[in-house]
Parts: sequence; C-alpha cells; structure tokens
Amino acid sequence: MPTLIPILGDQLSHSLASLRAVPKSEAIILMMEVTEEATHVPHHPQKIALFFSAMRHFAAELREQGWTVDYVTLDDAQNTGGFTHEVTRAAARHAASRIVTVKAGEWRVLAAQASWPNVTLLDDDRFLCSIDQFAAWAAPRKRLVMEDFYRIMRRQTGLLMDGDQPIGGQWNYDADNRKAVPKGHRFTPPLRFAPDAITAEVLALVRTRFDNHFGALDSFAWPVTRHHALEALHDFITHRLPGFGDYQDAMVTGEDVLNHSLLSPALNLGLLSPLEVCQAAQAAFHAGTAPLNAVEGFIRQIIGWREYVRGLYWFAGPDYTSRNHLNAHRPLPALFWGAPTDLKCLSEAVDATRRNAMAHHIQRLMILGNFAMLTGTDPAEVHRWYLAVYADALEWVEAPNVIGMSQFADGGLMATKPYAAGGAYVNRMGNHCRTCRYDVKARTGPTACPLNSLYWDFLARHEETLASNQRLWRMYDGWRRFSADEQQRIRAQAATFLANLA
Ligand code: FAD
Ligand code: DLZ
Repeated sequence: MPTLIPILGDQLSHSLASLRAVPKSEAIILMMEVTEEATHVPHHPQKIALFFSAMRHFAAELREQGWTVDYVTLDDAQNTGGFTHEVTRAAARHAASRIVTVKAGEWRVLAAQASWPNVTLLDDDRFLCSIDQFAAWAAPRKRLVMEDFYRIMRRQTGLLMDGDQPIGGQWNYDADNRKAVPKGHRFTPPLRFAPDAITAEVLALVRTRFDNHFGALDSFAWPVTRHHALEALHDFITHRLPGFGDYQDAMVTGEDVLNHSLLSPALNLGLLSPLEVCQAAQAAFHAGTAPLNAVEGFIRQIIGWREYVRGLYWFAGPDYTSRNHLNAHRPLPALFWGAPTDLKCLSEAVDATRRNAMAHHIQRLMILGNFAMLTGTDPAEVHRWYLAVYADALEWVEAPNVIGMSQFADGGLMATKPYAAGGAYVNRMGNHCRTCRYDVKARTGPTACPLNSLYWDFLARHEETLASNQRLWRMYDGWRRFSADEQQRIRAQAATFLANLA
C-alpha cells in the first residue's frame, strides 16, 4: 500500500525531508490548491498566483523525475477547500497505509497536520538553526539579542569567517550601511519573469476567483521555478549586491526595489536554500566583485534575522499573534487598503504593496509599521494585513517582524524598544518629504507632518509603560522639555488627526 506525501505550497524543495524519507516506488505525492489557504486572510492576488504557479511547476518537475503526483487544482469540482479534508480524501482514494509530511511553518496548519490519520511529521530541515537549537539558546536568556545569535550562526556556517574570527575583524558593518542615495543615482531594475502557459492559466484562475482581494495582478513577474530563482539570485549578486549595504535603509520616491534582492518569496517557498544564497554572496566577496559591508549585511539578514525570527516564532508559542502589550485597539485605518492619504511616505509604501505584493524592509518597519503603532492600531489586525499583502508572507517570518519588531506587541521579547519615529527620521532616510504636502519640520498647525504629533503623543500615551526603558530616556527627556502648553498643543493635534482617521 502506498505512502501519501502531502507537500504544502511553501515546501517546494527537491531535497525536502519527506522526499528523502520515502522511496519513489512507494510514494504518492499530494499537492492541493485550497480556498481556505487563499482566503483565511485575503491574500494579495499576486501572492495566490505565485503559490499556485510555483506549486504547479514543482509538481511538473517531480513528475519528470518519476514521482507519482496527485495534484488537486482549485477548480476541481471535488475539491473540498481545506487541507485536512483533501488529505483524508486522497488517503482513501489511494488506499494509503500512512502519511508522511514535513511540519508546516505555522501553528494553525501544524495543528491540522497533527490530526491527520496515521501521520509521521518530519522536521523542516531547510533552515540552518533547528527549532530545538534555537530553544536551547533562548531558554536561559533574559533577552534574545539577535547579534549574539548571529555570531553563533556565523561560526556554525563558517560564512565570512577566518578561523574563529570574522573576516575583516568586525562582525557587523551596519554603521557603514546608512548612506543617503545621491540625487540622480540609477539602480539596476531586477529581472522580471514573463508568465509562461502554466502561469497564464493560474493568472486567469486567480483573476476570476479573487478579484475582490486588494492588489494588482497584471504586473506579475515573480520567479516561479528553481531555475528562475537561480537566475534572480545571479542577477542580484551581479547588479545589486555590490551596493546592497550602502543604501540598505534608504527610501526613494518612485524606486520600489533599490538594491534589495527580492529573493524572499523564492527563499520562503523553498525554491532557494538560505545557505546557497549566502554562499553566492560570499563568493562575490572573495571574487572582489562586492565589498564586505554589502556581503556581511546581506548574509546577516539571512543567517541572522531570518533564522532568528523563525526560531522566535516557534519559541514564543501559538498565542504570539494575539499579544497586545501596548493595549492598542484601533481598527486598521482604511489607507492600508488603498484609501487616499496625503502622507507621501505612506502612499508610496501602500501603492508599492498594491502593485507588487512587496515593499522593502524600511517601508514595512518605519513607514507602515511605525504608523500603525503610533496610531494605536490593533496588532492582530496589523498582523493579518501583513500576512495578506506580501508575496513572501508566511506566519513564521511575518508574525515576529510585525508583532515583535514593528508593533512592540510582545513587550520586548524581540525588540529592545519600540521602533517609533517622527517625520525627522523619514526625512533623513529618503526624499519623500520633499514632495509631500505636509511640512516635516512642523509639529503643530494645519500643514504639520502628522507623524510628529503622533510620535510625541505615542510616547506620552505610553509613559507609564515605556519611560523606564533606558533606550527611550533621551526621547522622554525631549518630551519633558516641551512647555505644558506645547505638550497640550501637540496632543490636541494628534487627537484631531486620530479622530479623522477612518
Ligand atoms: P533583502 O533586503 O534583499 O534581504 C535579503 C533577505 O534577508 C530577504 O530576502 C529575507 O529572506 C532576509 N531578511 C531580511 N530582513 C529580514 C527580517 N527582518 N526577517 C526575516 N528575514 C529577513 N520577510 C519575509 O520574508 N516575510 C514577511 O512576511 C516579512 N514581513 C515583515 C514585516 C515587517 C513589519 C517587517 C519590518 C519585516 C518583514 N520581513 C518579512 C522582513 C523583510 O522586510 C523582508 O524579508 C524583505 O523586505 C524582503 O525583501 P528582499 O528579499 O528584497 O530583502
Ligand atoms: C499561501 C498559500 C496559498 C495562498 N495557497 C496555498 C494552497 O492552496 N495550497 C498550499 O499547499 N499552500 C498554500 N499556501 C501556503 C500555505 O498557506 C502554507 O504552506 C501554510 O501556511 C504553512 O506554512
């Protein structure tokens, strides 16, 4: 009797543990397009198309390699719309004696998998740090400092190491990576992948079934196969990695990508492995085609942040996404779904999200996340929005970044202080303020940048909870230096803005 191997949409790796565990001759692979996964949050149409197209291409590759694949499409009349029913149906259809599958990257789906009959759940070993290794590191610690974790990963992988010491003598070159983009600087646009027949069919399906979801579909150009993903990697290493560090935190009106890699969707679907991506970057450093600050910065995002947030997600437990340390209960403002806003930094970030199912890190953290936190938006709603709109959003990576890093809703498990900023930060890191109707220098008055009053109002509102945080002393000192009248004007300005925020 055959063994059923369900493979989920973010498990598209030919070296997947379940494919190694069962001989081809005994295996029936099951892949399922299910409504529940596409709608439990209203995913961006490009994200749904990316997953379905990559899944269909992966199934075709497996068949070419001689695997038997049972692929249930979304429009299959028998499709029940959920993983558990589809697995049960397939187990009966194939008279499977057992089910072998890799653990999902989300508590919700893991719980469903555990309910499948006669199932063996295998660890997902496509990460450099196992869940157990992270837990052993995290458990005795009071604070989970990413930099400490990162150094362990550097030593463990040997990336950019000279024996036991970091190449170049420093572990971290972040201080060199905050440059402003010179006026007129040209970035090389990333490779775009024109839809083939499989993708075109998926795009038509998604257009029909999910046309009420937020986001544009026509601009779809994501890598959907491993072959594509390797081309995208090569393109990044050649054209954008050399300048990756310099402008890592920059924002430029009209530039969606800058020197970012756009590799997160391919990494998170399993089309690329984190180690091969880092090794390609390291090779560019050794070949002299990319400087150390760029290569170290890039590798740190992957073996540092990416592994760290994954470990933290599982370490923190299944209730992590309902944490709300700052007691924030405002519904998500309509501008997140494209309602007009005069704040140029926000309209740029939301529009990039709508067009591309993507926004770069600083837009996610310091524009959208900052605005949500300053306005006291419910972190659970913020989390659901991020999970829905980004092509790379899977809960294990999205939730710690949103709940922990951007909303401080976990009370400091991840970030040592809230990433709160007023207009001065946005002005320093990019050029949006130059074409914004608001005056970034003003705190109050009809043309004052709303981020300024919101920032001070946020600090004032949370004084009891946050003022003892050493990293915020300077900010609270600044607040206390304002006269009582000025404090009152600032808070009134913020209150008016919040009252009008539909
Ligand atoms: P690059 O800037 O080129 O970075 C290279 C790679 O490093 C990325 O592809 C990614 O794999 C990894 N990386 C960088 N930063 C992080 C990070 N903080 N956490 C984990 N990996 C990181 N990343 C996701 O993959 N999925 C998400 O759903 C997601 N949600 C986020 C939400 C918020 C509020 C914030 C602040 C960050 C989020 N990130 C998420 C992290 C980061 O913004 C994206 O990984 C990055 O923007 C992807 O674009 P890129 O591939 O061009 O990244
Ligand atoms: C994101 C996504 C979507 C939109 N659709 C599917 C699907 O139809 N079938 C599938 O196997 N996976 C899909 N995924 C990815 C899953 O949501 C992801 O595998 C789980 O959340 C576990 O991380």
